[in-house]
Amino acid sequence: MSHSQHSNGDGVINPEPISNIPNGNSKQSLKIFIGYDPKEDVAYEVCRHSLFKRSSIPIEIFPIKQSEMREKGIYWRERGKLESTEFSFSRFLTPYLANYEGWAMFVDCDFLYLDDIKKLVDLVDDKYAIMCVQHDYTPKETTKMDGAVQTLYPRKNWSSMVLYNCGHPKNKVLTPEVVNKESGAFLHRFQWLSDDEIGEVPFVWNFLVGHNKVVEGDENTFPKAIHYTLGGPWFEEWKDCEFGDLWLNELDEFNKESQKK
Ligand SMILES: [Mn+2]
Repeated sequence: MSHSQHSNGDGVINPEPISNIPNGNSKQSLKIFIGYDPKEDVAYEVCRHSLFKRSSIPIEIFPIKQSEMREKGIYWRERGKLESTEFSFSRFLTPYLANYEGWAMFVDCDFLYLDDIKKLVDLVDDKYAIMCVQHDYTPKETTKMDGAVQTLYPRKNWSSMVLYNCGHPKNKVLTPEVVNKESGAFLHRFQWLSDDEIGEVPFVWNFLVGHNKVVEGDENTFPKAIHYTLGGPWFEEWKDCEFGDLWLNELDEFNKESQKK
């Protein structure tokens, strides 16, 4: 892995990317922005590890850290009571952080990848401005994680994993000014887009623990990316959650590899 500073061309230095690209040639790589929350640092580390481990294409991973975004002057909105993570709104800076070029992915930190991200990238279609899993989702739980209140809204969970066609003219709407000022409804429901500009990918790329189900014998229902949306095994009360063992195994492996370095 190489560590290098990356400029996006207009004077803003992005968070330090971590990549599997030799010699730092990032032109052909997929930029992946992971929502980072200091309360869930280990979730971020394991998510990143799971991506690199299985990726057959060059990827660059950038944590979206709110404190860094504030220091750089591209994030300034006050935290609202309904924001359960530090990246509730900063996630929508993804096209800006990718310099409005190429495809980039945003993903929450509470994901565990089980398959090669190339298979998701193979599904992108330039006619769309974004692509995501289009859940039909009404959570049964009324609280999540540390008792933060669940909010109900249409397109719930769609914004937790989004492929952004950053060069699409409609995504130019997502300037830092707009991301800092617009409502949760506008941003999380993708109201800067019309419905036909939102593409769909199979649900297995955002497999919601507690909602989506594996159908025995049907490979199309086997998760490729598990989303511990209610809380993952890094929280004591979710240690035994469904698919928790897979995450804990990945953590073990990550820890062993970290010790070797
Ligand atoms: Mn999540």
